Amino acid sequence: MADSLEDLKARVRALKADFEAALGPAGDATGLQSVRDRFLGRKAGAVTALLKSLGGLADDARREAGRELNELKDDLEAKLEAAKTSLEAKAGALRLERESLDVTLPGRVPARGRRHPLVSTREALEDVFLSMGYEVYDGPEVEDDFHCFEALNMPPDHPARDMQDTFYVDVPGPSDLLLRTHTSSGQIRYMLENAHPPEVRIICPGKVYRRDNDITHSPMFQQIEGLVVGRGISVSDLKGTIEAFLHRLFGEKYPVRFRCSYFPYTEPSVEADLSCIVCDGKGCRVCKQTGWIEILGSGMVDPAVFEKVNEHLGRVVYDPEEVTGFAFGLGIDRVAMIRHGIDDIRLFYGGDLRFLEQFRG
Ligand code: 2NM
Repeated sequence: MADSLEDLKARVRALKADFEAALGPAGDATGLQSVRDRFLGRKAGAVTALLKSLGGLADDARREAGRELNELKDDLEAKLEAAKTSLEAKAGALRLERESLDVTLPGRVPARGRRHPLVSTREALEDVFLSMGYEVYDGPEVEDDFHCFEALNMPPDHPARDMQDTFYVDVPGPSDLLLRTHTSSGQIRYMLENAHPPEVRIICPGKVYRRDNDITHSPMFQQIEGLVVGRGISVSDLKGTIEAFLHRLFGEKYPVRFRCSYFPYTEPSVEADLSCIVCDGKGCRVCKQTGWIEILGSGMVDPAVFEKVNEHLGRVVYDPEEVTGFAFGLGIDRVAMIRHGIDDIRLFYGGDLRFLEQFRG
């Protein structure tokens, strides 16, 4: 029981001191709540206890004491509120620091691929022929003897078979499977599949396999072969097409020459050379001092090839008396080596990024 105003004021001062002492160490919301309960709690709070003890005072003194205690309550409330705000600010700052994220850090740039030089060379070759109205035809890499040799005028004992030193495939089933040694086998397939009308204008790009392995030969390399068949196709068409193609690919200023050659499936056969693009025909390491670079083989399709196709179809579709054709073949690897001045074919297949990253393709 407060027995005088002075007594009450002394108690208020003591209570304030207790409150400050309790509030200081309160470090979180729970701590603040227990300080609030202890001083301002409705039932057991210290201020409530003081209010209840005013009964013994005179009216004036009680009014004064009431005002004093209300001020005390407001003061404690304000201090609790301020402590809460400051604790929340501190916790927020701490969380920001812990969860800091540098949004100015540059993102990770995904590694960007590029065309392999053999792919960009194949596409450049395809583009030239597509613009001339050719169709691209894909044949299988595993072939049979008929499509790879027999239909191309190479019977079982033909010496040209040895020159291609073939990989035969030993699997249950047909016994004459092999990895194609040239994409001509695809051209035979195209003629069989598109037997009417006897008009052909195709290129067959793709991988071919031969038992060769040195710096200019790989056991797997890539070819493009072309075939044009129709009424009245002549050697002039062959020469004009090859010349236009080489000029489109390498530039108009390089002369093209034709030399006699031999292939079992063409008669006559010619090889096309391009004036050396490295030395302008003067003679250098690349052209082996000849001034010319061998680019492709070609010729007029031997009538024996049309006869083999007709025989296989069981009727005369490509009548050698009615249609003629020319064909050509070239190595994509070889063209890529000439275009980029590369002297070892194996670099194309080694997967060394230091080599591959030099190409924009
Ligand atoms: C070459 C050279 C000469 C050729 C011939 C044929 C077919 F199917 F008509 F008989 N396809 N490809 C041919 C002709 C290929 O590559 C150096």
